[in-house]
Amino acid sequence: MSYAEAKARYAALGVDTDAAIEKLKSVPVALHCWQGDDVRGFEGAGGALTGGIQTTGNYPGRARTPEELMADIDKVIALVPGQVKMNLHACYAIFDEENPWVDRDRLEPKHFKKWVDFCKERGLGCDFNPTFFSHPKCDPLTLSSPNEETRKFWVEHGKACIRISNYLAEELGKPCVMNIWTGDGFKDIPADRIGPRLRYKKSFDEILTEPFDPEKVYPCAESKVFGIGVESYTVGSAEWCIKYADSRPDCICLMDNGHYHPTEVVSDKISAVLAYDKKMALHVTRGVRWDSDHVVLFDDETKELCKEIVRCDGLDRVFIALDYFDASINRVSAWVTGFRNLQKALLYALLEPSETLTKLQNDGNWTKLMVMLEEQKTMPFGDVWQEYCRVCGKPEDGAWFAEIENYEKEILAGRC
Ligand code: RNT
Ligand code: ZN
Repeated sequence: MSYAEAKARYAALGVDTDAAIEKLKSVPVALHCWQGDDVRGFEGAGGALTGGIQTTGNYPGRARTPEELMADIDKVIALVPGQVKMNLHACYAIFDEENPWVDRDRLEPKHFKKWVDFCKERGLGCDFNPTFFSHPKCDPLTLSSPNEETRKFWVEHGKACIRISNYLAEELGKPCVMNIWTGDGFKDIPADRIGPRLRYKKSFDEILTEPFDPEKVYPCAESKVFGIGVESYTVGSAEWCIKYADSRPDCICLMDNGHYHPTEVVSDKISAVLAYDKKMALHVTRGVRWDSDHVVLFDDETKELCKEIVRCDGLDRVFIALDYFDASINRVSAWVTGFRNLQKALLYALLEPSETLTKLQNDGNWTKLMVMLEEQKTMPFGDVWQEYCRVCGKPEDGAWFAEIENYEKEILAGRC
């Protein structure tokens, strides 16, 4: 079927495919730099990944330097439709002779100047994340540590990251979502659950005393249910993060769909949060049995998440970021596949005849609602997707993977 025919089929349902394509082109989706190098960063310490997260696999071709990572990201950008926004972690600070290594509490905007140049040249905005893991000062707690020296170190890191986020937003002219996630928690049953949570609160409050422009920097609290080695108790639980964000006008909650119990879905939580909050943020991942951070697929929950954002009219206030790290397959392909799938899910959501469906629900016509929702699934979505890729000037399905294979042969294979 051609695009013209697909367009007519959707028009018969009252859906304007051209409008959906135009709308999607303007929605930023944050591309996580950490898929390219297995969440290692450039601090050169070579330490293990901690914080209860894990990459598995050792597919050849991991980016080892800022130049390699940037080249890989360029490859991704060339192969995905839609508006890319960068998403950096503090451990991706770039040090050189002029600006030698400093510890995380001493990071400055200048350590991200090369990333700013990279984003400027490509017209991208940039989100930011302080890095509260893979560091000798994780005792293993960070912002909730009972050791005042440790806690202060991490508060200073958080403040440094606010300054960096403010710099990114100002330089790039686009808001910076600054996400605070820590792996703070315990392997075994604690005796004191409230102590760490009170210290966590105090630390967040201290970080947020650092001045920033709330129109440009959006601090977030990302919750989690458990991690590897953090099975019994997580300081920044879902309730803690929602209550914290609720307690301040300048902090929003971030939900990662790998961070809940296995039958719990984030798609149902979006409307609950948006009933109260102007803004929220998401990490889109795919947890397989645990928070395994597999590549995002065009699967039911990804579709459902995107439908909820669109149905809530939330495309400009639900900040979407990808968050996964697969080291067992070609990493550039993993990035491209996940980004394209998220775009597919957003486009799919924008093609819903939502007014008609809502009316059926309100009229209590659940019979027809079921039929219409099911028939959506065999609409000629693929033709609209291919058109979207063409409009964005990016390769259609079937036309990009050969480029990855070439890149692997010519570039990635040389990284031993
Ligand atoms: C970990 C969180 C967190 C990290 C990144 C690297 O479970 O999802 O967002 O994945 O900060
Ligand atoms: Zn996350």
